[in-house]
Amino acid sequence: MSDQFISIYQSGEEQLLEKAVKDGAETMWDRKAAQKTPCGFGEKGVCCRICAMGPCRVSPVAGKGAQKGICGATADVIVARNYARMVAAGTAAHSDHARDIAHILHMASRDGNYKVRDEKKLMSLAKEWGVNTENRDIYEIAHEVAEIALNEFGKPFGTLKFLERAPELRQKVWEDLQIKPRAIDREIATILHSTHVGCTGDAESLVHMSMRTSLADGWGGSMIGTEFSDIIFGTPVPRETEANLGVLDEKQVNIILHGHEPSLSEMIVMASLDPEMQKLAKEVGAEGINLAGMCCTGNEVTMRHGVKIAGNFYQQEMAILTGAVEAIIVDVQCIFPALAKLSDCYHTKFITTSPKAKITGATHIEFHEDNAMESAKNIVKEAIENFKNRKNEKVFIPEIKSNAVVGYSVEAVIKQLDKVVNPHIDPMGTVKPLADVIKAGVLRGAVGIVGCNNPKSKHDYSHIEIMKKLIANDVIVVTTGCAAQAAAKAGLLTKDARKLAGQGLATVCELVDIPPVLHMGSCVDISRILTIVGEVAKHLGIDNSDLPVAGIAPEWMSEKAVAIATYVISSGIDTFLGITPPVTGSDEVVDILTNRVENMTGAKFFIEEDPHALADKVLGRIEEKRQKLGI
Ligand code: SF4
Ligand code: MSK
Repeated sequence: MSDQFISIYQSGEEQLLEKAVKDGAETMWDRKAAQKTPCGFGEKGVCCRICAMGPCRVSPVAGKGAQKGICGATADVIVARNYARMVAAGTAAHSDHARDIAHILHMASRDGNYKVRDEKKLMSLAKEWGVNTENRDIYEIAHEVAEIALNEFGKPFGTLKFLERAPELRQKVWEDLQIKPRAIDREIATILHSTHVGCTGDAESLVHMSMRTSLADGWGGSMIGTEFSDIIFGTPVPRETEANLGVLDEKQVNIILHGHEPSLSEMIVMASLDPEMQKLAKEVGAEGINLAGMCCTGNEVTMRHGVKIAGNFYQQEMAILTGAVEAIIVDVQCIFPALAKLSDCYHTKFITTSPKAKITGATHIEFHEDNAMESAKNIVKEAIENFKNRKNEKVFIPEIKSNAVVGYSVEAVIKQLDKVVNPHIDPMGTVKPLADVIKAGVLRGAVGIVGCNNPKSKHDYSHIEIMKKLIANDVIVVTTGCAAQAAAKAGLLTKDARKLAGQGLATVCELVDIPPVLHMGSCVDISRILTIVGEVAKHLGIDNSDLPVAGIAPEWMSEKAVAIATYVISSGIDTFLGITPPVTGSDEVVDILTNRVENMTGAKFFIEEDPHALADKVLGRIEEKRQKLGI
């Protein structure tokens, strides 16, 4: 099924690239070719421009060329500093997203645009954080919970609240290593301070600080992003959708939602359903309004509303090349600035909405949360009015799409697991059935496959090949971000994909009624994966690092991915990277990340660019963990 998909997909992609040449449109491939050979110093992470005495580039080869920067920083220090700054930027991106979501809960009201949709989740979080819920209005509780979350960013004392959700053994590891993050902004500021010229000059210390900062992402910003989005917009439940560029509809006004935060996209979904907007669409000759998501915004709206998925990171240009998109609406993160110029080749309106991400050449319509619906309607109206400018002779939509089931939040997974619980023997509402099948060996393990696309690797190929190999070997896969969208396009998020699974996994999927690859949401929703891994570990009375689980980022590209990978290993879960990070200029840093860190956190990095070899290594490591556990 997926092999067939890949060959069909590649042909659609090739046709669009041919169309780009015909239309005189520039794509990432043209720009990649113009880059010629990538800079070897940058690739190895040994270029430093932290101060104006430089830039300095040092030789990664001992005894050959400059061995130190002007200040005396060695390759080890320069590589570790660059790595630490990537972690800081990634943590900042996820956490600043979360801050906005917490602000939205703080402004939520019964008669406003933003409401509390999951009261149960809010009440349980209020209880967890010691907020009085007796005889109080739900919105009063929501505002107090939001204020506590906002204080997590800058509180002067203590450590992050969500750390207490981890298994006790893991908390002890963090305590011993002294990497429990304090306030989120504090960790980001401290690491930027420490990597300033003339501050930390020790690679191991920089990796250590990076771990603490990254935990402020996974168990701080990202977890706040997930939990608060669920409270405001609803906790996802499994729902059906379709994925790939074939979801665009020639007869409708096509609007692509691209970026990350659900605050805007949720309002656009509501605005597009408004009868006034629907009427307007008919008046311009369209049959309706067709929303399609891309990147993590796409994940947010598909798992809560079933909005179709146009594609993942790499396809943002492809979508415009179809000539059938009236507007591509973006907020923050993973947006090519190139979309402005590319949109000019077609009638597409490229609309930026966030003051945090203005782009030259785009139409900027600022989205204001305090009059969210009005802002959203203005944006949708722009798209509708643009329908008449579409040039039919420039339209080509590849007829490729797949069915998918999306929206497996932790709560939804537990609900599925309840299907096999005998309530007279076992408690309902726990991960026990999952822990049992892992222990029994019916499932050999569980793996999270996450992250982006990267032109260094064939589009989606590594994601899909690795997923197929793991499920065939009875390893259940959970996925988020652009990896999840790759899975959706390949048909791996269907119950039908069970036929690609090994016998054990296929049986579990049958009994629990799930696909072998579970869509768990957007990049911040990797916090859902942390939660479920932690729950299984707690259930078995062990630490995360003892479990036969792993994280994989086969085609990663962003600084956010570096932060994620670092908090995943800091949480005791091995992480496999399919793209080599810019650290190879320092044997010391490579040794820390791929070897010594295991003695600290119980997990380490593996770097393997060949997807089949990577999958084999994951399977080997899973068996090693099983053996150690004696299961
Ligand atoms: Fe060069 Fe040191 Fe300045 Fe970096 S911090 S640019 S290595 S002098
Ligand atoms: S959107 S960070 S390209 S996964 Fe979260 Fe995709 Fe990577 Fe952006």
